Amino acid sequence: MMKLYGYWRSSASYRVRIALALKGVEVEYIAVNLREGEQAQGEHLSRNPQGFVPVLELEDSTQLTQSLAIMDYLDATFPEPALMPSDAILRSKILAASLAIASDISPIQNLSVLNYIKAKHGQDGEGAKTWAAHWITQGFTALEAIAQQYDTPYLMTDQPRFFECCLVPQVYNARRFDVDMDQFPKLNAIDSLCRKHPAFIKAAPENQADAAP
Ligand SMILES: N[C@@H](CCC(=O)N[C@@H](CS)C(=O)NCC(=O)O)C(=O)O
Repeated sequence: MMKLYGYWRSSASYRVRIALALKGVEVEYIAVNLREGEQAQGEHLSRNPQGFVPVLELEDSTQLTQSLAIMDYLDATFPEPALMPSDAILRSKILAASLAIASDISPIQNLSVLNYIKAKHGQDGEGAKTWAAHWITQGFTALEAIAQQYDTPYLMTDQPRFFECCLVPQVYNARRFDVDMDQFPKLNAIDSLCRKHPAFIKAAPENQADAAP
């Protein structure tokens, strides 16, 4: 069985858990406790020198990193249901929206970034929260404008795909940082629809073995 090294509240791990659950692929879930710094210790660094979760370890011990690259691997290996449409333009647009979250919004409110601005730039917990909320709001404003252009239940499509695997964890983070999601009605609607889906329920942070109260 494949192993997923992750953390219950890690949005990048959450993306991969959703993709696995949508495809009905079972893995052994191994928690790496980010709050205790396990991601920066030798055992995990040997899996991913970046010191990030998730890592997907295949049955032959190959270790894959980067959530979107792992999702791409899963889509190539377990084709149904497809996380990407076959139409090349739609595929590019869905990837672009996914990258707006995974490459532009998410990295600047990562745990190590928030710890850094607290340690080196005089921010307290509230300052770090304001920072995170600012970048999420800016990114979601653009994504809401994009999503409003389509009359589909999910982004540009009638089934949850790559984008939804990225959106739902980012909305989870947005709520943690007190971002008012009512500003983003279409994103909010997609998130609400997804969170009723059994795969998204299975992948939710609170349903993981390492979830803290
Ligand atoms: N681009 C990477 C980002 C992974 C990432 O940022 N993981 C976070 C949790 S969501 C992490 O491991 N953070 C540990 C830290 O910041 O020290 C991916 O998509 O997999």
